[in-house]
Amino acid sequence: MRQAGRYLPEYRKVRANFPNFMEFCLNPAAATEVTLQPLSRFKLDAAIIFADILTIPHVLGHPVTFTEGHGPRVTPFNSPHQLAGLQAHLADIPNALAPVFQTVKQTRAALPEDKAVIGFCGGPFTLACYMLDEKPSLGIANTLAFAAAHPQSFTQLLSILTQACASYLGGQISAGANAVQIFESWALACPPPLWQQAVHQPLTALAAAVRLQHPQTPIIAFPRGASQPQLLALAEQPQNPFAALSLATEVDLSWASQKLQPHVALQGNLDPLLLTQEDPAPMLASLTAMLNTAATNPGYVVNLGHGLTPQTLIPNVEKLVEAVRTWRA
Ligand code: 1CP
Repeated sequence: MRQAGRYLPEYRKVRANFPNFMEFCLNPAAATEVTLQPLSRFKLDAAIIFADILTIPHVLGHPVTFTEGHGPRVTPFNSPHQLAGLQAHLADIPNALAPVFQTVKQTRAALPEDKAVIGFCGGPFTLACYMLDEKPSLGIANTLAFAAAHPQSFTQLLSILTQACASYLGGQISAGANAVQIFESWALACPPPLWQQAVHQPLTALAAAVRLQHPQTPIIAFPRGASQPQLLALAEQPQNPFAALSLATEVDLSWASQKLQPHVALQGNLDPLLLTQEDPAPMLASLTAMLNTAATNPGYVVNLGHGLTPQTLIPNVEKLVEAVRTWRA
């Protein structure tokens, strides 16, 4: 959950060398360095590869630009006529994203065996949102309008993105990733009538495709904003391809522990904003409640409900890790 990033001075130092964010993501030496930074500082169990979910549209012919204070901007997809171009770029994935695979390989080689390396990608719906709407955080009107006006093309777009992500995750696993996480962050904005077709089905198809090639590698899904019935449907489906569900802060963990944990491992869901407060007591109280709820059952990974923000206080991360390490020793 954005382990690396702007709250770390050593990250900001490397970042300053790369005005172009995508060049940074696709530079194995720099990406490996910032992937390892949080593990040098904190006693973490896993490293998440430094890259971005937007590498996929970037190499499918929709370049991503990044301006300070504005965030990423994907060259828009706005017409069914652009599907053929996307389809034509699918075969480029192994070459175009070889730098990310190299980062995985170098990170795996740099860490002891008991530290896991986690690869990742965006969920198909989330990627579609970034391609159709410039800033999904401001709403996904274009995505919804496109899905309504061109239902078949929308399904085709999700299918191409699913294939691209399967190839991308497969490449990361072949390069040494021990687990992979699918960030379906903008599932949060998906209206219920579209959920099955736009989120549940593509996310499941993506995980199933990866499992077919790499049956031993755990797949974690982060369907941010999924309701309780939607989470249950993901966890309980026959031949569920997910080893774990990563839960946003809004999910009731005691419900999830009772209903989901018998089917899948859980990850999450500490509020990342607690790590921005001078007083660590609320953060530690929340952590203890989380551990007492979900870590007493098999299958629980301590994590946040969303990414670390630039305002995160480093001593809080230290205290959090220490508290996990000493919980019931
Ligand atoms: O230095 C900077 O200014 C860039 C900040 C930044 C970082 C550190 C971006 C831009 N991406 C990343 C790395 C990143 N992104 C990782 C690396 C691993 C880690 O250290 O955790 C991961 C896993 C992501 C995933 C990602 N990118 C998501 C899914 C998770 C989530 O936050 O919901 C999303 C939505 C993105 C898009 C993106 N990339 C960057 C930003 C600021 C955003 C969000 C844009 C927005 O919609 O506002």
